[in-house]
Amino acid sequence: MDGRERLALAVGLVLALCVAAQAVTIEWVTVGDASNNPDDTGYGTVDHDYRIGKYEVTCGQYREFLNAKAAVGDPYGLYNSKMTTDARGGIQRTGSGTVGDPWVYSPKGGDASWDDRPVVWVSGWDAARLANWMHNGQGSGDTETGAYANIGNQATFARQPDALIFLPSENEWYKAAYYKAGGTDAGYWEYPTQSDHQPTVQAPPGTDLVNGSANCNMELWNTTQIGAYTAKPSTSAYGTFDQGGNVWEWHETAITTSYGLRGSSWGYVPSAMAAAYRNKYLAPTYEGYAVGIRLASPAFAGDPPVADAGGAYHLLTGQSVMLDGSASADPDGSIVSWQWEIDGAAGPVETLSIATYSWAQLHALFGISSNGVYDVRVEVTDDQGLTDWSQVTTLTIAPEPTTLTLLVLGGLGLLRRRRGASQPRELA
Ligand SMILES: [Ca+2]
Ligand SMILES: [Ca+2]
Ligand SMILES: [Ca+2]
Repeated sequence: MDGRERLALAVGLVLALCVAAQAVTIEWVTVGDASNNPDDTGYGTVDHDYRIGKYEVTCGQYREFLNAKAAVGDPYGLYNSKMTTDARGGIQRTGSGTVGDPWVYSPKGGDASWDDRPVVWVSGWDAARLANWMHNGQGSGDTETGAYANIGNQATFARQPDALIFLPSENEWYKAAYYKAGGTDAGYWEYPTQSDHQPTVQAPPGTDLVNGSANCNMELWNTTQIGAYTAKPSTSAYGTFDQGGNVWEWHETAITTSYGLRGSSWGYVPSAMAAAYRNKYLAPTYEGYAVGIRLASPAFAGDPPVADAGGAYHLLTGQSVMLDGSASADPDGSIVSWQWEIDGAAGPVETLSIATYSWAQLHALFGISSNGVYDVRVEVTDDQGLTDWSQVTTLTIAPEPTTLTLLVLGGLGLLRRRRGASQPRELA
């Protein structure tokens, strides 16, 4: 293998690793009306504002978790082979799980639509580890500490006071699904589609404008795309989708007492979508084709970071560029990743504020291969999962100066400032 082939291989490897690394973002709805009265079932009162996922956690989101934490070995069993072999699983795994040939998780059969369907074959412990990983800023973040302590031990498992991403408690799940919202005594619906009667079981987008529609009762024998029931729209008062049907959802009470998944699923009866129904049959180790995850978060999750792309940048044809995002800041925490965009193309997620890209990488990662002036910006993510895009700066790539130019520059006393690629700004 000559140097060029080695370089091509290295760039290809970088690309393969980069494609896998996308930050997981959750779309939240805020549940206010703190200290609301409980329902006549005894559930539903919550003494604080909070946020809950608008949708169930998707295969696409869980894949990113697997790519980050189950690429070389999978000691906690985050992946289940049924995610590939079962008709409801939407994730496939290639590779050997070794450093030289890590596992890579992609949509099953190359069908990207799986990424918008809920993940299944996940235990309550998998769900808690996902929450910890997100709490810890994703990437190489730890799965065993953070939002939850003692994963795997039902007796001592508990949400930590400063948890940033977690599973809803049973009351938090219940309120988001059934409470009518507005004040502290607004009352409750029987079903999570703002209805006191069962939603119609049918394929999305549904036709029942009164009770809503849902994926339930083995009507379709599979999951449906998150948020697909839009006819009513089929949402709770706070705007969540699919709390009734599609997949059962883990909540903390299910883990601490083995007493209560919520919401029924594509494979179970419609009456189990009702507020009165608690699923008390599954231990937190259970993994199945109809059980998934919904996450929750504090209503106030901190201050967002402020991104600064540095620059402007100047580069001679063929040289490396050093992009400096170190002026970015987070007022109440720290920045955990930087992702550069050049000429509209997003690069890899970096964990250092300064990124150096070779000429070959500029081409391979960003499609830059000729002289010109390109827009550059950076998106930063802080340790709370909050993000910010910088203002746009520019990258100017100009040809190597001719001997005559150098002589002229030298005559102007500028030549001594030219010290190669590590000083990309001297032509400014
Ligand atoms: Ca598992
Ligand atoms: Ca559901
Ligand atoms: Ca912050």
